Amino acid sequence: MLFISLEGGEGAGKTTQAVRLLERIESAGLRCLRVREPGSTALGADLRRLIKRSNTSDEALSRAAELFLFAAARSELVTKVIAPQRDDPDLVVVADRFADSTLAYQGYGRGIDIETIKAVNALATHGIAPDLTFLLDCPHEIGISRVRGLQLQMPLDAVKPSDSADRNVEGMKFEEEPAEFHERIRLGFLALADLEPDRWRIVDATRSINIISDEIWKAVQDRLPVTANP
Ligand code: T5A
Repeated sequence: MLFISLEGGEGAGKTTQAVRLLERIESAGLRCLRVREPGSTALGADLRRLIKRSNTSDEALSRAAELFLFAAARSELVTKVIAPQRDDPDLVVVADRFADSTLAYQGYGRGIDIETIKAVNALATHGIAPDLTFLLDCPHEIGISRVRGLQLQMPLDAVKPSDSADRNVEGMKFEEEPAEFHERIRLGFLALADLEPDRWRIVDATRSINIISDEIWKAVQDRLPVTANP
């Protein structure tokens, strides 16, 4: 199993690129499993609704409760979906967020101690970590304007609706947080990438969808199982 994760702030384009990557991996003759966090299991879907409800009501979750809910969703995803397939040499798993999001959001964003989050992540992931992680990096103003559909940045090439197009219905409303929160998250992701340069690739996510997709595919091709036909 090759495990690839896509990380970044709100509206950086993770879902869009995950869909593109899946298509290219399958075209190369490999099986690809795309998962997203929180979600991709029954509990994950329930927790997504629960976190969203608390973010849009007056009953905000405590920081620790939020951390544990994301960890619970991850534990289910790893135990029931990812771990059972870890020995399959021809499978590529593409994750739309994984444990690094918890370090960035609940750690750098909310201010929970990083070592505590690492311990929680270790429990939730059972030691399974991505082989390759793409950080889609862009200023939060650009990402949030995309999420809100304002599309303030440069003209787009071939923008197709992603499966997060219904995000107004099910989005988590983290984009309502203040600018400083998003800036801490962006810097947090960059710090995480700096610590593990062999695993992370920082991608300038302000560019067009096609250019970003080509850059990601170039990096992934080198890592695909040899049975692939890129
Ligand atoms: N969270 C998550 C935590 O706090 N802790 C955790 O441990 C985890 C796992 C998830 C929220 O939960 C938080 C982080 C999040 O706030 P979500 O609804 O799944 O909530 O939100 P996101 O994962 O951030 O998904 P988004 O849909 O907001 O962002 P994406 O996936 O980065 O962006 P995407 O691909 O959906 O694109 C958004 C729009 O931009 C366009 C797309 O067409 C789409 O309209 N777009 C571009 N436009 C121009 N140029 C480009 N390059 C573009 N790429 C995409």
